[in-house]
Amino acid sequence: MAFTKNDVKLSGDVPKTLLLQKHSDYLASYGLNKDDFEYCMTEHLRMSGIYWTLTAMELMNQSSRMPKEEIIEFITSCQDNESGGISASIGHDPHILYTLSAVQVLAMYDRLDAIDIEGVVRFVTSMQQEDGDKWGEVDTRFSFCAVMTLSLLQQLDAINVTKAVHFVLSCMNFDGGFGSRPGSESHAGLIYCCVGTLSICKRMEALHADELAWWLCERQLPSGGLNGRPEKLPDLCYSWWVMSSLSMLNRIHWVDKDNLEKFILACQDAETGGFSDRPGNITDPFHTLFGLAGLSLLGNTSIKHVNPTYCMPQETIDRLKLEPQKLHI
Ligand code: GRG
Repeated sequence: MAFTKNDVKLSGDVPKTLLLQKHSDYLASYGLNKDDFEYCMTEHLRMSGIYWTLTAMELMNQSSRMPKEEIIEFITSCQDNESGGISASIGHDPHILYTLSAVQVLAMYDRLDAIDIEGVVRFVTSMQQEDGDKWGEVDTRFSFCAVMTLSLLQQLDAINVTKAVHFVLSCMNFDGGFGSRPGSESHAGLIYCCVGTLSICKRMEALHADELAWWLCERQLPSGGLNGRPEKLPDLCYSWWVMSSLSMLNRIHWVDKDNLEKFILACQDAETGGFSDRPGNITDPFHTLFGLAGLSLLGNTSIKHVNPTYCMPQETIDRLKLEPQKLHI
């Protein structure tokens, strides 16, 4: 098959098997040296970093290697007493994304008691705008973060769900996809957020499922990797954003699974451990989670089952008795 200018060619020496032990060692040692340049430069997104790392470790059944009590204490000290929101790091401003990451981590640890839950609910509900969106700055990512956070706290009814769903549906495009706001270009990351919102709110039937799934399948390139929109390079993280959406749509078999698996495995670094966005690039915890979670969706049995809506282990979602909707074909 011909390679376009917006794809990569996998060389013969890329990893072809899953290097679980390497990934566990990589994540266990990530951030141990708090003076590392990379660690310092990522302080503004620390809370999500903890979520990516813990989820990846959970999926590999290796979370006992993480400093649980230190993490829980850190989360408690990132909650702002006044607004109730949670920040990326101590002394930073609270934000809906880091509030979600903190709640996801505590839900996995079964330690939601470590934060003021009513404070979080107050923070999230205070952000719903008249048009159903969140955070003044309109964006479907924030709607998803709000809905997921509240559902993990069993408090989805605290916001106007109908308005939130209405806002998300107003971002649907002619191609069946979604962007960040009404009229914005379809993008696989935003599609995950919108389909995820409809899955949690149990409104999946509002989607144009075949059209949307077709657009998502067209993201696969000859290398096997997926891009996030037409004419763009493949990036490992779309193995999550695209495949989780297809999983919620019950159409995961529409992509060439073997070819995608080859691309995901090729994004591993056999020396350092971890996954990168494209073969040969520097690895990071974000791509490591989405590589493992993508393989889980593809049915790899050495990784725990991931829930496509919450990007958390299915066992956590079952324990919380959450039932995000999936479409039946
Ligand atoms: C619980 C997993 C989880 C997430 C929380 C914030 C959020 C909800 C989801 C973000 C979804 C999203 C927008 C993902 C896209 C990330 C990304 C690679 C953006 C890069 O955008 P461009 O335009 O990339 O630089 P392309 O690939 O289009 O060139």
